[in-house]
This record gives sequence, structure tokens and C-alpha cells, in this order.
Amino acid sequence: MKTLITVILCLLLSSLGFAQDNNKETKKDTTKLEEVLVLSRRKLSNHRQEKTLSSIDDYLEKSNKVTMIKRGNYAWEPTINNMTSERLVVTIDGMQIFGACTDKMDPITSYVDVSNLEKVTIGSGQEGTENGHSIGGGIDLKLPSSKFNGSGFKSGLDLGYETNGNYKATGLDLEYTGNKFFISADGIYRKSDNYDAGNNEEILYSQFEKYNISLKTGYKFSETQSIDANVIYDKATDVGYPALPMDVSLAEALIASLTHNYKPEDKALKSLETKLYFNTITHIMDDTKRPVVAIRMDMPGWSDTYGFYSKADVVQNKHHFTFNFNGFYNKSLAEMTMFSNNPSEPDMFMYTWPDIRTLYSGIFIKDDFHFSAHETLASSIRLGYHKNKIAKEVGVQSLEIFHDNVQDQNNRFLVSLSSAYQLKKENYNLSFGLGYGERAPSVSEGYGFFLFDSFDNYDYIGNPNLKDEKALEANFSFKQKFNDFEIGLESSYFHIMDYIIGEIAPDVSSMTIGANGVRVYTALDHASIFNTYVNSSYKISERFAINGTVGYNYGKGNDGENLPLIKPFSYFAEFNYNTPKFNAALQLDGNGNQSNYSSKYGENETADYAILNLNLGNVFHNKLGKTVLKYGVENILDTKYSTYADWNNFPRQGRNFYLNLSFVLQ
Ligand SMILES: [Cu+2]
Repeated sequence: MKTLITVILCLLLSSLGFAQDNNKETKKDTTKLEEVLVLSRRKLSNHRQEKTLSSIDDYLEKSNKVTMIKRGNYAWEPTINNMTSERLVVTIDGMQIFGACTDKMDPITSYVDVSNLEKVTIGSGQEGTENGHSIGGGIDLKLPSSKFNGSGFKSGLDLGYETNGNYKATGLDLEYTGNKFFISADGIYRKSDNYDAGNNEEILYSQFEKYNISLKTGYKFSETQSIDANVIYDKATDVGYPALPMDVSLAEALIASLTHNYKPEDKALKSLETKLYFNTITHIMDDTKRPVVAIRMDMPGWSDTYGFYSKADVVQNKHHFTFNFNGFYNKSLAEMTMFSNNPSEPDMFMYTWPDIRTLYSGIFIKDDFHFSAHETLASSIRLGYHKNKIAKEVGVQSLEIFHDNVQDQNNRFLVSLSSAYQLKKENYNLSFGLGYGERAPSVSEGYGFFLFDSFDNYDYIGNPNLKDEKALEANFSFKQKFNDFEIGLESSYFHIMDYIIGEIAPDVSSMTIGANGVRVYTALDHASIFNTYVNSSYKISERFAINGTVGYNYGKGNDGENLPLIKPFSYFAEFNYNTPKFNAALQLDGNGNQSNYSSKYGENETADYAILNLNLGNVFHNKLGKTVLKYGVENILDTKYSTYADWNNFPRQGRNFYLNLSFVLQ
């Protein structure tokens, strides 16, 4: 019955609709207090942002294009267009940064917090290649831009509490802005115990603790030139991963950059921004808290990256050019020591990433050609040189067990192209685009050694001889407005050639006790991925609005098998009430049955689900500044459920009451 009600409600709402703004920029709604959005929630209705202290993960999950894969309650992995990390390029303000975990426990997004960022830019497919090569798209987490507006001191405090998991979060911002100099500091601390799934079932190993601090300072030494420095330090400890056989005792990142800005006035060159950066990550896995493990293991990993970019904006007549010349050098190393239970046997040691050095340099050029008042042709190209080197000789020897010819170096030349036509009329938007892109295999795909994947229960071996993965892409979107009603459609299709995936190696036995066997990375001749979303919204009155979206995704290899981690039919509906000082939203969020699952890659059928959330917000103004209060209930009916994106189908949070309080002083 609940399902029936859900379906009817969903059909009703989807026919009424939802308007997803085509804006690819997602403005943050958090401790940067002037952007706390009770007042102008409508602008952000597509982001469905409810908490001022939401994590980056929560924040990204609200975007239509992004789905988060969960291995626990922390460090979720973003996917775009049903493609995971290795097919995406995720950067922090244009800086390349690579996780240090061989098991994807530390996506880049886990090393920053909302307090560090101004906004997030999400580019689908080849539109997301400004900072690097990708197949599925790009996410750039933008740091705040420098300001020299003389606004003086400002501070803010955020407090958050959630009942499920006894989750506490605190954030503090301090800022001084002069006319030639600014300095700002912020910190966030988050701690959660184990959470409960529906029906009060405690999920063991779902706890985490983390803090993040950042410092930014800048100096303006002439009307056209300024320089700024930014340091972010992020440290998570005692992070449980209920869906994995191990936890994390330490995930630590230091991210530093120095940026020079040049903004000449009244010239074709509008801005020139040059950044030098470095970041270092340490990741230590821990199985000591698990009572039953066949064998104890130490698995640390490190990733260091040095890089630069120089980015120019040039406006000439009807053309707007963006140039981006960038490069980086990364060093990825991971080890595994297996401690024998029998003291007379020696421990076993191996490099799971045998010190892989990656050197990349490339150039990106984009032209937005506004050839008429309503029409734009946006075209881009990225060309890059990519080189991998195995620094540990033993790494070459280990891979030679599985591959006839292992060179210690591999050079690639990568190309990305895209072109899109956009028509924007007052009540009508239309765009269609084509793209072609290539990517190099990730460190794990190319050089990983006995990386255990608990999803399909196989150990994975890298393949240094993989070809570049290539994709042809077509996308289409349109939006039509009829008075208070809006309807839109977004769709993308990817034809991926040499699609990288693991194939079973029948004669090899696994290293992990209890694993089904070993897979070696290879490639399917081709695969297809398709997604489409229909969004609509209806403004019932000045204060009431309703919006909804339905989505359909498809992914198959040339062998006729379903691809793993393809989202089933999904829907979302929201009923909003907004006044300048108060807002309320009731949400329905659900997925259909996952019938097109990939049994070959360890998936099983995930049942349909639907949950209800209620979010409320108030804003109070006083002489000192303002106070924002956000509160509500998530999963009101305490439904026990998991989604297709939950690793090994471990269940999500049951009912949760939350309260976020923000004070802005200025
Ligand atoms: Cu890990």
C-alpha cells in the first residue's frame, strides 16, 4: 500500500513538476553566512539544501547529476552520470589531489569541508574537463575568492546536533577584510557515534570524528595585482566503514597553495590567475577494532601532489575565451603487511601501489561564442601529455607475474573535445552538445596489486598495458516555462570504448582469505551509459511551491551484461512554503526496484524504497547580526532501506531529528 501511495504521489508530483535550474554552479549554503539561504531559498531549490552545517557529501548528494556511493557514514564517493572516481576529475580550486586509499575510502571530497569553500562547480561529461581529462565529468570545489572591500571584522558560529548517532558539529569563522589586506580563518569539528538504521538497528562501525581548519590571507599590491595564500588541514580519525572489512585510524591532508591574480582594466584580457600548489595525504587503515579477522593487516597509503595552473579569461567581440595551462606531479604509494597468526611463519609484505609517479601537463581552451542575442556556441579542447612511472623495481616484477610485457614507464597523449549549442529565450531554453574524451587508467587500474574489493569479493590486479578509455557523448536539455509552471528534460548518452573493468583470472588464487578469486583489469570493447531526468515545478502561490523530478538510467557492456552501480528509476518531490523569515519543506525521496543489477560484479537486487523528510528554517535579525535556525526530521517513518549506491547494501539512517544554529556577527 505504501508503495502504491508513493507511486501515485510521485506520478502526480512529476506531472506537476520540478525545475532543475541548468546552473552548473552549486552555491554553498553554509557557514559563509551571507549565503545562508532561508531568505532566497528558491534560488537554491534545486540543491534542496536543508542544513547550514551539512557536509560536502550531503551537499553534493542534493545535486541531480551526482549520486554518492556510501561505504559508511563518512567519505562518500561522488559519481556523475553513473561513473565513479576514476572516470571523473575532482579538483580543489583547480588543484589536482589524489586519495591515498587503495579501497576508495578517501575520495577528495572528504578532505575539505563546507567552511573551506565558496561554491562547487559540476560539469557533466566533456564539459567538466577544464582541470583534467575525464569521461563522466568534473567537480571543482572552489575556494573563496580574495576580497579587498574593507568590510572589517566579521565572525560566525555554527552549532549542530542530530539525534541519530549523537552527531555533533561545530564551526567557527573569523575574518578581517581591509582595503589592501585580508585574513580569514575557519574551523569545523564533527563527531558521530554509530547511527541507527530503521527500526533502531545499530550499525556497528559507522562512527567518525574529524576536524578541518583553514587559513587564508591575501595582499593587494596594486590596483591590478594581488597575491593570496591558502592552507587547509583536515584530519579524520576513528572512521568506521560498516560496508568494508576494515576501518580507518587516520586520514590526514595538508593542502597548500599560493595564487597570483592579475586583473587589467579595460583590456581584452580580463583576468590572469596563476597558482602553485602542493598537497600531501596520509591514509592508515585499521582492522584492530574488528573482532573477527582471518589475518591482521597493516595497510597505509600516501599520496603527494605538486602542481600549477595558469588560467586566463579573454573577451573579444562576441567571443569569451578561457585558457588553462596546467600540470602536476603525483607520487602514490601503498603497502600491505599481513601478520601471520602463526609466530613461526614470517609476515608478508607487498606494495599494493608500487610508488607510481604520474606526470601530467596539458592545455585547455574554451570559446563561448555568443553569435546572437540568444544563442551561444560553446566549444572546448583539452590536450595533455600523461606519463606513469613505476618507481619500485619490485612493482615491475610483481606485475610481470600477470602480464608478459611490463614497462616501467608509460606515456600517453590525451584529447578531450566538446561543442554545445545553447538557445536561451525568456520562456524557453534548449541545448544540445557532442563530445569526445579520453582518460588514462587510474593508479589502481594500471598498477594495483591484490586490491581487495568487498563489493564483488575479488582481489584486483592492475594492468599497465591498458589502452586509454575513450567516450563519445551526446547530451540534450530543454526547459519550458508556462506562467507559474516549468518543465525540463536533461539527457546524456555515452558510448565508451575500451571500458576498463576487471575480468576473472581463473588460475590465480586470491591473497585475501575468503575472497572468490582474482580479477585483472582489462577492457570491454565498448559500453553504453544513458541517463535522463524530467524536472518540473509549479508555483501555487506567492508562498507555496511544488517541485519534482524523475530519473531513468541505463548501462550495459557489449557483452550484454549490466554495468555495476547504475541508478535505478528514481524520483523526488518537494512541497515548499516560504516567507522571508520562515520556510518549510516536505520531501519525498525514493528509488524503484533495481532490477537491472550486475550480478557479474557482485550486485544483487536492491528493493525499492521511499522516505519522507521535513525541513524547517527560521531567520532572526538583531542589532549584532542575524541568527539562522534550521531543524527537521529525516526519514520520518523510520524506514529501513538501502539504495543501489550503498556498498554491500548496508542500511542507511533511520529517523533523525536535527537542529542547526548559526550566528553571524558583523
Ligand atoms: Cu583505505
